Amino acid sequence: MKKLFSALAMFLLVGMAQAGGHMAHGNHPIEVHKPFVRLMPPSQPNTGAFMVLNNTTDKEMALVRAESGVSRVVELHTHTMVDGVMQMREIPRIAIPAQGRTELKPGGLHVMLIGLHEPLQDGQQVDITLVFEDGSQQTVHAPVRHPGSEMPMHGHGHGH
Ligand SMILES: [Cu+2]
Repeated sequence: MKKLFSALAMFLLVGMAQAGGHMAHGNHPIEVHKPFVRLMPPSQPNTGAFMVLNNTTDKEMALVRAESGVSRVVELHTHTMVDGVMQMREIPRIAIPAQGRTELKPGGLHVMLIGLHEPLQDGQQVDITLVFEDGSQQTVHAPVRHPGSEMPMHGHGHGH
């Protein structure tokens, strides 16, 4: 009887530890602000997701992967100037400095959604799971919207 009890206690403890891990969503050390997915014409199969990542820890953190059910492929991208032309390319990680922030924004860093299964609708919520270098994850609910309402489309800011 005693043996059964301790086995049960162990089971409960393990279960609680696992639940605690999943609860990282909501109080993850990376705070995500103002996430959104850029609304594209229905003919356009790719789009970008943008957000501000705020690191509340004393160590550098990094986004190393993103996942979403809305597209075939999800990549981390940046923009670079190649021969005077802005081009996107995939990058392996997006660092967020200790106690600092990294902004994913049009013309800069972004999460690229490639091969949308269906055209996204204005106002639709897209779930994007962010996977960090330390193995932790959190899921962001990003509304689909036109980026023009909050950010200049033709600003060509280079983040200075
Ligand atoms: Cu891209």
